Amino acid sequence: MNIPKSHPRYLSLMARHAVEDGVKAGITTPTGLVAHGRGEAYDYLLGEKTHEFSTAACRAAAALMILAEKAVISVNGNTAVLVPDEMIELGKVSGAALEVNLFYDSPKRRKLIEKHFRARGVKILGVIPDAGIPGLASARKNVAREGIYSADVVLVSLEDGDRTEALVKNGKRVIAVDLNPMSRTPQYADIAIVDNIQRALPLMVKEIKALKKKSRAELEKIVAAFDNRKILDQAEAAIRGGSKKKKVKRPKATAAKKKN
Ligand code: PTJ
Repeated sequence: MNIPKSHPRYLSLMARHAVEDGVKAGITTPTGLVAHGRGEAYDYLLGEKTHEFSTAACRAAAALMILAEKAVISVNGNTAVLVPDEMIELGKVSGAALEVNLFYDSPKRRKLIEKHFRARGVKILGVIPDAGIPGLASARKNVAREGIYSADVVLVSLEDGDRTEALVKNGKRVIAVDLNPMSRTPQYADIAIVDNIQRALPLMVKEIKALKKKSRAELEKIVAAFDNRKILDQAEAAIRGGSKKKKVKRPKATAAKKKN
């Protein structure tokens, strides 16, 4: 793929091709392409930048991850190819484990995702699930006993809301990264980060590094002060307000016009 770095949509095109390559490798489900497109549309309306409501959520999420006894980062077919290194880095700084959890589940996809992370020197949980999340009908119920099943904090991203609802019902604190604030996942979550996961995870890493020096009491205060409903309303208002991106200027014809 030869995309010039100077292309105005370079990052967006690279992300598209990462998901496309993920589908070809059997890691990402074809439906993941549709989910990615939906995310792109919301990101476009958000001006493809991190807003204050995301920064505040990343900070609260970072505090919650530091406070956690056992935090787990859930990996699916999209995040495995979009942000593998960022998830690994987040796991390192927070002490959270990575666990594969799929909606379109298959042992083959789980193994491919495990291999994808093993190639980066990281072991992930959930390759052979040995526990179930009570009250969840979809394949996302299949989890690792030593991972999501016994975790107190779970980071989920790019998924449907059923699992978040079930995780919350089972007493877990959920951090969700989702560009659509109207989706059920961020609505059910304790902390919703309405941002592109490619921007959100490095920001969380930065916040964790900064907050690590704080006392537990200070971290608890940050989490307690976080108001998810307010954050979601701000995000929705930003989207409905439309993109504040600079509009392009139409070029003027500079080449000589051909005579008919
Ligand atoms: O790999 P699997 O089998 O677990 O399946 C994964 C998909 C993504 C196919 C599955 O979870 C799914 O269908 O998800 P949904 O219900 O389409 O939800 C995806 C959500 O992620 C939507 O609200 C999108 O707006 C959002 N989204 C897409 N790309 C990004 C994003 N949020 C943050 N960053 C993105 N880059």
